[in-house]
Amino acid sequence: MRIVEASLHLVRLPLVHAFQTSSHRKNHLDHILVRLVEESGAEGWGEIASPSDPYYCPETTETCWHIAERYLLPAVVGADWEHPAELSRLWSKVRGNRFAIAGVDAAGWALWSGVRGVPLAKALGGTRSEVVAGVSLGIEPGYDALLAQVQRQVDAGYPRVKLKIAPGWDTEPVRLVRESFPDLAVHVDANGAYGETDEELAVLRGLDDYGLLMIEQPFAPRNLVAHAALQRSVRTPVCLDESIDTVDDLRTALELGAGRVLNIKVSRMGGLTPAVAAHDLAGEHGVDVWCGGMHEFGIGRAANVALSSLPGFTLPSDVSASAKYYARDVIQPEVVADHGIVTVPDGPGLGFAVDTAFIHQNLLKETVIPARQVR
Ligand code: OSB
Ligand code: MG
Repeated sequence: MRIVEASLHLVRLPLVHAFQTSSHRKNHLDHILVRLVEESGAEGWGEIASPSDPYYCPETTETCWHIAERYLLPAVVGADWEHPAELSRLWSKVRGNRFAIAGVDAAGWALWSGVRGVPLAKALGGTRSEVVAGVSLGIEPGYDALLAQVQRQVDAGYPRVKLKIAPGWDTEPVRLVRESFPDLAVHVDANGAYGETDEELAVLRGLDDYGLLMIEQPFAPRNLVAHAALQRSVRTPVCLDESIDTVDDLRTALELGAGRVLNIKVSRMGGLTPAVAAHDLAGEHGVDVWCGGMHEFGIGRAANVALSSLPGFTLPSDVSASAKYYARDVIQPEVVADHGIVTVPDGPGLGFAVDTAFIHQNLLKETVIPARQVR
């Protein structure tokens, strides 16, 4: 397969409900859509879902644009390849920058599976026809607003709710949600906001009393030792998100016993190829996995749904319906969840049509890299 043209499209969509984590608050998101075109004219789309600011990961929308435009697309355009897993050799000299890489990798997978006429999920090794979605709720202005949000998601049928926590917004919101929803699967995500003071450790250990599904990323990304120590002192599984950028990070975490659950994000790990490898390695070690999200638009969301169909994704994934985030999505049909169940598409490639007219309506900028510019 030979790619003859590649383009980047920076698209802004408003969020239907503002989202606040331990570090920042967002009303709209800017994601970069990647389009790869093959000799036959077939297209594959991927999404670079980097946050705008370097608070979740070191990348930003602008660094992703730069890396994709200057290094990744020029490496891909004109290259010959047989399978998307081979694409990584084209950018093997690029360190880090995994969000940027993830969008190009996913576009390659979407293109390849589309041309082969197989669903992306099947191409990845997926076995499920349906995946279970949970929702992720941000830090709300108050407890009543949080309880109302949880109630909304429970009414929509979602079987699992994840609550963002931060020092000062932890025990009390968790206690209140538990009191009102005693049987709901609840998990918390701190995005690395806790340190190792006695007070902070006491709060985290105290969360063990609420029957949580997991405590996600309490400490800073590189602090695997603190995660391992916490996991030794609580029954609740500790889950790693920001700590695991590569399969090698996962090997280290497994060796240290730094968690019993892994959040696999396509964006954070640099694409579907490493995400599948992480799934396989976690499975060999008996670590449960689920697919996390970055509030993806439909293109990235569709890739997440496909990945979540692999057999090791035994916990609900953050692949909730497009409508939880966006009034209108960049794909048709949009991703829907029925009582928290998302059907894995069985059509070729991504399994959704990309709405290029809507993309153009919401475009901030774009760039096209044709073959002749490269060779
Ligand atoms: O830690 O999982 C996270 C969104 C932005 C940054 C970090 C995270 C999140 C989410 C989004 O929780 C979940 C989703 O896409 O549904
Ligand atoms: Mg997380």
